[in-house]
Amino acid sequence: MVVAHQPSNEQEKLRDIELPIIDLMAERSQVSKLIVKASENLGFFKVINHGVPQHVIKAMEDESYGFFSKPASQKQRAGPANPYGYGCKNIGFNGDYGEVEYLLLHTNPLSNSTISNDPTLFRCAVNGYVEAVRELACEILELMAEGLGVPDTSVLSNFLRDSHSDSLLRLNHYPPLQLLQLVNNRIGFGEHTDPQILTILRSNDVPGLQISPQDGFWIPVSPHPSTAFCVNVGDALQALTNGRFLSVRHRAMVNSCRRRMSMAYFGAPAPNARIACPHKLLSPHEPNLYRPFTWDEYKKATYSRKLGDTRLHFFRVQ
Ligand code: GA4
Repeated sequence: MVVAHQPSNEQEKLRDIELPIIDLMAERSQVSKLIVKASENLGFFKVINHGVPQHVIKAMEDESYGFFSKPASQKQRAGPANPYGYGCKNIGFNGDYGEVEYLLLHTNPLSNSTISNDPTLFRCAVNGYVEAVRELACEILELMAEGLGVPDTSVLSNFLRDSHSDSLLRLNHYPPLQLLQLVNNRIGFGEHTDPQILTILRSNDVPGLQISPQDGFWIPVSPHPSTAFCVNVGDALQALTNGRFLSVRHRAMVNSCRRRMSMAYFGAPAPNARIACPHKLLSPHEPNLYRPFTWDEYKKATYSRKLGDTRLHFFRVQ
């Protein structure tokens, strides 16, 4: 049974809008136009016919469920999430808290061997999954560059293909609602924007994700179709498109009687990569909104603040 979404604050309003579902097998120029439009309007969209094999997704999901089903003492052996490892309820380093447990893995390379009883199987599942979703993220970034008319269509995907890319995989596990009814805290992961370039999210069929393209309004994202990935623009991509694409605030609520599991790949640049908008997207009428910055600089700004704080405006040209 799915319980109605409960706004935690009376001022908040829920809106029933479905995210665009983009078929990646459709005609290429149409696909790139739809992706650009969705990235400009909502910063979020879903993709189907994405080419990530079902068995690769299943292997990762099985490992993930296996990990979260272990006793706490065993999961803690993979922690703390400082910044990679197992975390429970505490998020980041500045006192943020949510009804979630998670595993944060650097994708480059995967080194933690205390995660599974069969580390080889775990490593194979993660590496297979990461490789496939990275390819998907690169394909989407190339479609975005084409749709924007940028001459070098690999200018965005090159950030993720860099062997020093700082990309992450995050596995989240949200408890079912009945466990929380007494404490009445239904925030699984509080509102925030993703700092990276692009996020590719896969979740089980339990709802919980909400996005806020406009202050005070939240749109629940349905977990359907079950074969889809949810894609969203991160802060670095907002800067790389000079504010044309939107990095939109989102959160995860705990609002179902079933447990929710999600797997997020955060495609990021290498630490020393320079984030600057391509000239093609600038003009005398649309001058640079952001000064160039490195990913390392942006990451420092991110980790020194709270989850819900905005950070990109610190990099705006005055
Ligand atoms: C949000 C997106 C990713 O999950 C994440 C998060 C990171 C963390 O959980 O350690 C942060 C958060 C995220 C943004 C602000 C800082 C850093 C927690 C936090 C309070 C892994 C990321 O890259 O930024």
